[in-house]
Amino acid sequence: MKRIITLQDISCVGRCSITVALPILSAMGVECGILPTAVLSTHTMFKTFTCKDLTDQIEPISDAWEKEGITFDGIYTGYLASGDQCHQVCQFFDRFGTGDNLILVDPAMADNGKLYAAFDNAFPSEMAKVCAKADIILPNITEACLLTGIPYRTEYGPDYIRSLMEKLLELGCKTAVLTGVSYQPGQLGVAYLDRSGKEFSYFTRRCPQSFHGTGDLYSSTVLGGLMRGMDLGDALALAADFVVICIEATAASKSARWYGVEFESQIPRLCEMVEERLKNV
Ligand code: PXL
Repeated sequence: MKRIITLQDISCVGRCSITVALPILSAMGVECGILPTAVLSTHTMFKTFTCKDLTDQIEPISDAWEKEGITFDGIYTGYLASGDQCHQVCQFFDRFGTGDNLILVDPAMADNGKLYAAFDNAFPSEMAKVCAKADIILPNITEACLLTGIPYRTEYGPDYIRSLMEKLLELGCKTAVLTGVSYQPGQLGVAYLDRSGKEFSYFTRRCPQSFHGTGDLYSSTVLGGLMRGMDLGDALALAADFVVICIEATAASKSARWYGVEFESQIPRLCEMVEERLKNV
């Protein structure tokens, strides 16, 4: 069984980061270790929240793992609590990245043209350094703009998406995935460009509702697919289909916008989807 380590926060309530990564990766048949980078009462979209930064734990925990000879098939980062933490995470990559294992970075810091509440304008350039060391990065369009300096647009065509991905590759990562891409009102999807020039895109129907935490659900599912041996395109498509299924299952719930998508009821479906798709690998 593949073992990954995820470095992101524990938001105690509200289905995001580690409380999404753990169940999803477990359901997909991947061992998921955690390095909590902060503990929050909820994610930062709630009006009131607490945050205990755990940056000072990254180094001693890493020391202990190194002494024990612990290794990882994948390293996955999501929401990071500060610029200083980004620096520590880069050092973690240097220690536990082998060249053979996969470093996947979801630069979770912004959406809909805006940085999340807890960050200042200096944060994206620190996150860009984390992205530089990744094999795969998965920003949404807002995050891609903040990482590259390209102005954010809500109306665009394939040339804009291509130029964002090219600029993202210039950061140093091997493959740039862009999420939340849409060329037609009823559809939403994902695109990637890698250093060899390979391009890919995949679209699903756009759900009218938007829920918090779907980015984390998406990235966790992508990583699960990759760890189970799918190629990137298949893993991106699986994750897109699964997020749509979860959103549809959640749409009836009024509180869901803040509490995230109700993916739990769809875990059996995820297991089936993984098995179906692995038959074709
Ligand atoms: O889902 C991204 C995320 C993760 N963790 C925390 C957040 C957010 C988005 O707002 O606030 C703490």
